Amino acid sequence: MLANERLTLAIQKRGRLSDGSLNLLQRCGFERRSFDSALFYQAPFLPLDILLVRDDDIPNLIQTTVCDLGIVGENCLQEQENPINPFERVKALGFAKCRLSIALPQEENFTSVDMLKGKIIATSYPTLLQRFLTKNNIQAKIVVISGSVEIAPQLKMADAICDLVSTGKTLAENNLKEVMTILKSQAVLFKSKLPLSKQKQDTLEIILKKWADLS
Ligand code: PRT
Ligand code: ZN
Repeated sequence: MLANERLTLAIQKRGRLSDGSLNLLQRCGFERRSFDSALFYQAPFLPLDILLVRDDDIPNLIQTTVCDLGIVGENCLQEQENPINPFERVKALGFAKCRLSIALPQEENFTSVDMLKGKIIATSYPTLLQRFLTKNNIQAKIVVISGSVEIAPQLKMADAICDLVSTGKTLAENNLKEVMTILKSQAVLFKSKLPLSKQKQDTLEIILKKWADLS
């Protein structure tokens, strides 16, 4: 077997996607405890290699064909995806469910999307937010922050935020309320549109059989 015929899968090293991704790898013969600080692992019984990286780096690893497959949140995928050359979603994986939502200070009275006109909105997802604003014919200023977005209104950096929400606890703790969802997300197995070699495709089919009950 040629070394380059091994299927490569990039997963998040540490974070909200890791647990669900490692559960899937257990089904492929990996022992959970065998993952330590290394960034590269070979599956014991399959021609499958695993790369552990930051989730934000995964779309580019697929785009540049460094890796065949990746697991990220739909939010991360869409933020980085070129609409003219989209990725292929192989399977929705049913974990890390969340939504990308607009939130306002709790005391603010929400009437319609139009009230975002002229506002400053803080987000880590400028592409998805801009797409939503353009679709709704809203001109607003986007301020990009990579984390702790919920603090922006208290610091008077922004009038509103656009961030991921799962339980809603973080919004409530920061005196914010969710007013609109712009994207529903979950973990997704994806690849580029380029076809895999016959052998890699065969390996993918084996993996998908092991994951058949997920959705
Ligand atoms: O280091 P690396 O770059 O790999 O990780 P990261 O910090 O970028 O990502 P991580 O691990 O926080 O999230 C990875 C993915 O998990 C996201 O891209 C989403 O697809 C998914 N996910 C699911 C979430 C959440 N739920 C979530 N609740 N990602 C982030 N959050 C954050 C959110 O940003 C907010 O600050 O949790 C807070 C809100 O949670 P609640 O429960 O209080 O609403
Ligand atoms: Zn990240």
